[in-house]
Amino acid sequence: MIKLHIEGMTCGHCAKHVTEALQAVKGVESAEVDLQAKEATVAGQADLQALISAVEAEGYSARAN
Ligand SMILES: [Cu+2]
Repeated sequence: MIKLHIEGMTCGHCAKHVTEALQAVKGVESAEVDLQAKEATVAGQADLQALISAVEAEGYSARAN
C-alpha cells in the first residue's frame, strides 16, 4: 500500500481525476482518494515517482505521505 498526500483538489471532480490518473499507472491494482484528508491510497506494485508524475500531469501536486 502506498499513501500519497495530494494538494490542489477542491471537489469531487478533482478527486475523480486524481483517482483515474492513479489507476492508469502501471502496476496499480486499485486507487482510492480521500478528498477531505487530501490522501490517496494505492494498492499494487506501482513506482512511487510514476504515481507522483501522474498526479502532477493532471495539475495537482503529490508527495509520499
Ligand atoms: Cu474539483
